[in-house]
Amino acid sequence: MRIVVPAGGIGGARFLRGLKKELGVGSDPVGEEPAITVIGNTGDDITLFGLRICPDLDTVMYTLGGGINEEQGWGRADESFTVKEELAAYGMQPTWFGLGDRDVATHIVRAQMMAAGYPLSAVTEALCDRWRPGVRMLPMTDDRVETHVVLDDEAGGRRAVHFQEWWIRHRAALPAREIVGVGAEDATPAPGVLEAIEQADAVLLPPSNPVVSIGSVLSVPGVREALERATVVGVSPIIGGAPVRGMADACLQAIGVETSARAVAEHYGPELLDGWLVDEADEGAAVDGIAVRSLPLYMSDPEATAAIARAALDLAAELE
Ligand code: GDP
Ligand code: FO1
Ligand code: CA
Repeated sequence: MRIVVPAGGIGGARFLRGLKKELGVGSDPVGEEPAITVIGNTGDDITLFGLRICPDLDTVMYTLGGGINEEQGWGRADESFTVKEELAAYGMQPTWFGLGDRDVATHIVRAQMMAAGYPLSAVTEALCDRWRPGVRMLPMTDDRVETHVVLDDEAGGRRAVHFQEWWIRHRAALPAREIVGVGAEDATPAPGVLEAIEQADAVLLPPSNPVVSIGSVLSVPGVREALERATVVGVSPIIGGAPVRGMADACLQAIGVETSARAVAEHYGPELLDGWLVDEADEGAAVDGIAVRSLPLYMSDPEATAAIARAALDLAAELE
């Protein structure tokens, strides 16, 4: 059974943990072909202090590898922030990014390998040698793609900031006029991405942010087209008209999509989505051309999440 999961950070990582549990996938003994291929969003990536930081790839890697800060959902467990404090003491900007000491080691390894000429996909594989996430982790692309957010400026014009600045510094509270994937048009899928989709028995869209996580993966030329040929079942990140965590509603608003399970499915469209899981609170969210099923969608623990993954696999098998 080969499953492909395009994923953002927290929503993607938690779903993957449940999927692994459901499939009985462990930490991947050397040599065994992983049943799950993750296509990770890299639009959130940012270069700070000369380090390339890949929040979504790291969130998935740490969550599946047992190193995540569980309460926060991102960053390392048992983290300290001495490097961040020392940088601030030098007056280095930005100060709004929570750069942890343990986490910084990951970024140093990545920066060093990238400076030596390794593509992000090779770096990700090397980092996963330590974390053994039990899945094959591919970045969506080895090319630099960055999500930027267009805001109003004081002079009545527009200015663009990196997605992380809008999300973390401004808590997505400044109205986003546009969300742009800089570099996406010219990007190529990372090695293995299109092949994995073509060979997949099912593609499962976890309840990741539809705009800046899944939307960003879909923006890499060729990926959407490949997914349209596959059997795709998605899990709604919106329950009862609100995101479960984070500010996905601000992202949806920016692209003119209502914050509802039905509107997100319509936004993906029947060419992409074959099946769609919504929460019981959104029962009756019918969408033309998409098979909708309702069940509890809170990933409250690995058991509840495994049940969501099972429902997604069952629906995919039914629609194949
Ligand atoms: P990020 O990159 O860390 O923001 O994470 P993702 O893009 O992978 O996922 C973010 C989305 O996960 C948010 O829009 C949440 O609504 C959704 N989410 C978080 N927890 C749950 C949950 O328990 N159930 C469902 N259905 N969605 C969730
Ligand atoms: N999220 C925050 O809300 N504040 C932070 O300071 C922060 C730092 C950070 C560092 C490393 C990392 O991998 C993730 C980090 N995140 C932080 C999470 C990240 O910005 C977001 O979860 C996503 O990129 C938004 O989708
Ligand atoms: Ca993210």
